[in-house]
Amino acid sequence: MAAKKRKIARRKTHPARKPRRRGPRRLVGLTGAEVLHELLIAQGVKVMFGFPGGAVLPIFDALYDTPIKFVLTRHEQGAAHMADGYARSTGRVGVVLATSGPGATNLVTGLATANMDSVPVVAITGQVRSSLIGNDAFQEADVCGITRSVTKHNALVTRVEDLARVIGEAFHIARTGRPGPVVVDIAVDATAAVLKSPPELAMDLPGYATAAKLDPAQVAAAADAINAAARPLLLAGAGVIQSGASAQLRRLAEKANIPVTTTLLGLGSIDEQSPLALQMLGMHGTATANYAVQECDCLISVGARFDDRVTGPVATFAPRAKIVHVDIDPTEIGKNVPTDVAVVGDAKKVLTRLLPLVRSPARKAWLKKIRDWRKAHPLRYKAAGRIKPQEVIDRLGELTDHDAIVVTGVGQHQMWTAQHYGWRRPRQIITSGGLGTMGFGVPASIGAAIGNPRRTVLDIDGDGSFSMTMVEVRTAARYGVPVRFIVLNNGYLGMVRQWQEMFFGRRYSSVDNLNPSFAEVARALGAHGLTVSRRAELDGALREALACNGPVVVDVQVEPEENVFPMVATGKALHEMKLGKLA
Ligand SMILES: Cc1ncc(C[n+]2csc(CCOP(=O)(O)OP(=O)(O)O)c2C)c(N)n1
Repeated sequence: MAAKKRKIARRKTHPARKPRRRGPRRLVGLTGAEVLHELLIAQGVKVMFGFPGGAVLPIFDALYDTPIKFVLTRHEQGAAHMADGYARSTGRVGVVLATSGPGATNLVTGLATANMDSVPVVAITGQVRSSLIGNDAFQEADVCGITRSVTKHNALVTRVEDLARVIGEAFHIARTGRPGPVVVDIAVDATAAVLKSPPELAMDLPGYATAAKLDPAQVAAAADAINAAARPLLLAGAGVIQSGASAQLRRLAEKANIPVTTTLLGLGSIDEQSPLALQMLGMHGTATANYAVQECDCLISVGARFDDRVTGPVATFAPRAKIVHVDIDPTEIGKNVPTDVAVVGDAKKVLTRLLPLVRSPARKAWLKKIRDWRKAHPLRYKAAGRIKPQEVIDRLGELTDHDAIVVTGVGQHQMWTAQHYGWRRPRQIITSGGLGTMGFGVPASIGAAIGNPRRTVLDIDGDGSFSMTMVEVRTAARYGVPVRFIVLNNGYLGMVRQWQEMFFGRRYSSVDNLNPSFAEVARALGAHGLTVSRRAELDGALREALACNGPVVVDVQVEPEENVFPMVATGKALHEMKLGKLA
């Protein structure tokens, strides 16, 4: 009786599988594809995104009755960004599956996007039969060669015996140390072959080191630099979010009275309602953050990499500051900016060790200076005439209590979203920072919504970015994923238009989008569609969209020639930013 009950219970979750044994022996007698499936379950994979083809037929067959939720996308790029959005918003590894040749090459932009922003993604690609590799076989591409420079690691598997070890290594490498994407390219015959003996599961990664042991002398040197400073400033990057170090960051800031600015990817690492939060720095950072960087005498960067959009010309960056650089990746130290004190380690561990070593001076003059900048230079726009993109974002922030997960495309709307939404917690903004990938918003928001079914998920997109991947709205409709796609439709490739206006004498060259009706496109794809062009209609439309229980596209027709300010022009120092005039 007991045995019968157990069997029934097992059938509920996974009908066609044999009872699972532990250890490598359990895999004997399975095909490579079944081994892969078992390993994905053992890794805790709950969701996969992908698209089928000839070289992954055995894998799709093994997925026929899988308990893993499989999301069939319309394009492999969409699948890669969905896995990325899922990973960034949940902290788990995102998994994507694609076939050989064009399936795999369609992943490349998604992999490069994840790689630049250190996102843990495992991509499994089919490869042609091992005997045909190198013969220009049908749908053959050198996937390891092509993806080497846009992944943290990749591997080709040609023997079923190696599969279990390589998959284990892939997940380990993707999620440990500085996270990143990993490709496992599997020859179709290795997925079809049956495993005859227990496979080796032990990892074989002699050249792979995760963070070295924290050096207390480095932490002490950082504390000394902070304690000696009169005008310190914390700079928080994605590493704070990746390591779950937000609470430690806040404690340090509050204990030592240090204001905090963040990179684009570091937004949400500190609640922007805190008086110590200065919002984003850099090319489109707040005036307060940029002035503070230029005036501070000690800049403590945690999990940020001094991207050129953050620094401007390095020689002009933070000219009065001693630089303390905390990073899990030793190759980042001194890469872009000369460092005075380096601390190699995980952000959470470093900040935890730093906290008892720092003193608590009031820093009255420094904090007053910051209050004065904030008062003199708030983010501004004039809510008159056509709907302004900034007011849409301000309103979305208020209507969602600054608590939604917000995904973006790339362009002006991305910068306005970063500036105006009002970030309160980590993993709230999902955006392509390093690569700046237009088309990221639609699929990444779907991945984020699938990973966070109880949260409101917005995609605040540009009409150009949305157009690149809007076919995936169909994927959202098919699976009932309730993303609110808010298209800030200025009719232009706005960020490029802004540069043409400012630096090329307003000679607008190939930047007008001549869009279709996005509301009609939405309806054709099975989503709800709304169009708004008048201020009086805006609130009602946003409320209607937020109340929808399925995907909805709101085409908000905004002022076409609004520009993003502040703006640091190329070659200028942060304090030389243009603050913009109120139009
Ligand atoms: C895939 C890709 N191609 C080109 C670019 C260069 N680019 C950066 S912003 C931008 C315009 C974006 O237009 P839109 O999505 O409408 O947003 P807006 O700037 O109008 O808010 C372009 C073309 C890019 N970042 N990504």
